[in-house]
Amino acid sequence: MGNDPEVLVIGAGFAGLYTIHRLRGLGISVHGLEAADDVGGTWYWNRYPGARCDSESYYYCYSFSRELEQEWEWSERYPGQAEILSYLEHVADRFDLRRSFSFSTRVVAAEWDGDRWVVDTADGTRWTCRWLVTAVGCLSSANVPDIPGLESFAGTWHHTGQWPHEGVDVTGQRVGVLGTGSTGIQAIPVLAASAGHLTVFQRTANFSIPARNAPLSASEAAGYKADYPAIRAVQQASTNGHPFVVSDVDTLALPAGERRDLFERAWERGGLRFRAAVREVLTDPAVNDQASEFIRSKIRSTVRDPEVAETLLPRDHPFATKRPPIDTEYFETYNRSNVTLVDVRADPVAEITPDGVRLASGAEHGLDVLVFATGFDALSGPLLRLGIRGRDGVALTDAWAEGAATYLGLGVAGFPNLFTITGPGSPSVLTNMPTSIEQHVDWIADLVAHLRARDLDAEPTPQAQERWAEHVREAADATLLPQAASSWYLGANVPGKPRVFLPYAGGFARYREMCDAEADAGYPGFALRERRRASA
Ligand code: NA7
Repeated sequence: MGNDPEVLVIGAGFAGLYTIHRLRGLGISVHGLEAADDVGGTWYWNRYPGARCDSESYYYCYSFSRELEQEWEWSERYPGQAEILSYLEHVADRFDLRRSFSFSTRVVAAEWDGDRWVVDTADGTRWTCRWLVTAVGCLSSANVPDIPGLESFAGTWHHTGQWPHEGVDVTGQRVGVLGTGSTGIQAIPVLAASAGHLTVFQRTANFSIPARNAPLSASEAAGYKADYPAIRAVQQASTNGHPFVVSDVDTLALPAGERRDLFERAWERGGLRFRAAVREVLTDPAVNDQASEFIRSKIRSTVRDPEVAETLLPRDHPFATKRPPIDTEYFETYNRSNVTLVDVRADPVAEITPDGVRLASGAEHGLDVLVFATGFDALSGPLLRLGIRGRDGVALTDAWAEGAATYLGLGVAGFPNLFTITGPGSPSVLTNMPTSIEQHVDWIADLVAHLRARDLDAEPTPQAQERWAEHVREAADATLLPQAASSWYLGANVPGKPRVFLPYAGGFARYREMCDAEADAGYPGFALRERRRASA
């Protein structure tokens, strides 16, 4: 194989690694291009202090290899960034995947020439392939806000998603963190422990649940390993790809004391399971109010200064309508004498000066290090920056000018033989990612094998894409999710980004069934064209 494999895969994270393994197993020639100098994807880049997965380790991993499941040892309930990276490095070694990647190779353009994809990289190399598979992640395009004066800052600044590999020593420094999403909430307690002073600039107060991280005991690990078939079955049948069964308790019918006890137990257990402790939390506003108010009561009782506690109370969105963070001592951190909370919703950031941050009121906060925990241009962002052009030279940026549109989150009308792992319109970020990734890779591998055997090209039909967009809207509207006006699920965190609810909220199990039905019916949502006609 020269520079013309049958399939090119962009990315070497969870998705890219498994795609290479799966397609190779089918005897299809496949190669991967990765901008980083090694495997890892999101876990290669996100090395900020406190970076940790919010899914529990025993299921934040692949399920495709029973041997891999049994041999890998996780050390904690939630895996930290370094441990997940080691896991992915192990997977790359164990299945000999690195030889199928070109690292330090950033894709800058990918154009369908009527017959093949022609892919150009930043180092001037050209690749061609028949099928192009994007495995670029949903949260890989860093969102650094365009704040006047950043270039004048005399200290150092970093986005959490592009954290220096050598780390950042903040000992005794004046540190500022902008952003209180999952990332900020993980980083803030860790930075506060070594910074001289930490200033947190909060735009939207957030709900957060204690993670209750702890070492994973040998007996717990053995129990999970013995139970994997059942664990995987629950994941496959679930809404979010987590192995939790959502409670059927109707909290509205419970006496207040019992309800409180139920929430207390879920709070003590911690983690994203809190969301599964009551039924209808994302669909019934009255149930959600109870959960939201319970969390607010915990914030009030944890934070000693009532004014600070008041500022930390989330009031503008129902619980879990923005991605719910989980934390270790997040609210407790505001009891430290070296931590200041600044409400930049009330007094917005006006500019960055050589010495720090100046607010609209004129108040200044001196800083040596500024941390942007400001999230990502989610889901569509990583695809749009690849320079993709489809049939007749149409740019993906133009096709998606009004918002990302796909069929099943897997393909885009007008872009033949392009398949998008966990693309916009798939459950992706609403689920445990490895579960969604494996489902997508398996489905795409089957489709590629089908096309290859029949010498066909495929792209979604505009009708199927439109129907899917409507279904994605309906699925979101059946929940409280669209009520969070500032959510990145809607693209609201990136100025100018079209407001389209991007992930599919209808549930993983239901989605998987629809994908299977599409394949079983011979891919009716795709226009399948014989190669001869496509290249004529
Ligand atoms: P998020 O969840 O998008 O959080 C970003 C935070 O940064 C959030 O609090 C934003 O406030 C804030 N933000 C963004 N831009 C600005 C500006 N211009 N000024 C002030 N504050 C700003 O990203 P994360 O990295 O925390 O998490 C992403 C996902 O990674 C996470 O959900 C997990 O799935 C893993 P806002 O809420 O928009 O008002």
